[in-house]
Amino acid sequence: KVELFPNGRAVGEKIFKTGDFEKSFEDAQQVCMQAGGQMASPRSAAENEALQQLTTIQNKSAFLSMTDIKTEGQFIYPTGEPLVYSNWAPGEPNNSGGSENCVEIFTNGKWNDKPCGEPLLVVCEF
Ligand code: GN1
Ligand code: CA
Ligand code: CA
Repeated sequence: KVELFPNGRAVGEKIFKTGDFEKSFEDAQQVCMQAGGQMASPRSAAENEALQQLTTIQNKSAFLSMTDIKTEGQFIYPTGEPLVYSNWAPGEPNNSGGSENCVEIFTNGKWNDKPCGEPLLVVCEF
């Protein structure tokens, strides 16, 4: 099994790769696009676990690609497709303070909606 140790994980047809740095959502989007990929979009438990391994190695939460910027409470992929998989922490998403439209994945693999401007670990998928 290819693990792309230590900064990447292969799962099915997908490869997750961390940049080892933190950026805002918009900057992370740019970085992943320029690299020829997109931000991490785990669509199954297996993909989420692969991504969790990277956050655990880095000991940092990472941004996912999905947002509810377009319609509050409705998280979608960059394509506009609604979520086919989620792993929200209990009580999330809560849009805390009225302005949490991005998603972070914690080192435990659970998701939290989060302000888009705070820098988090960049993980792209290819
Ligand atoms: C954090 O700091 P607090 O409790 O207002 C978090 C929210 C979570 C909440 C869960 C910026 O909010 O997204 O929903 O904990 N805020 C940030 O208790 O990470
Ligand atoms: Ca929101
Ligand atoms: Ca939240």
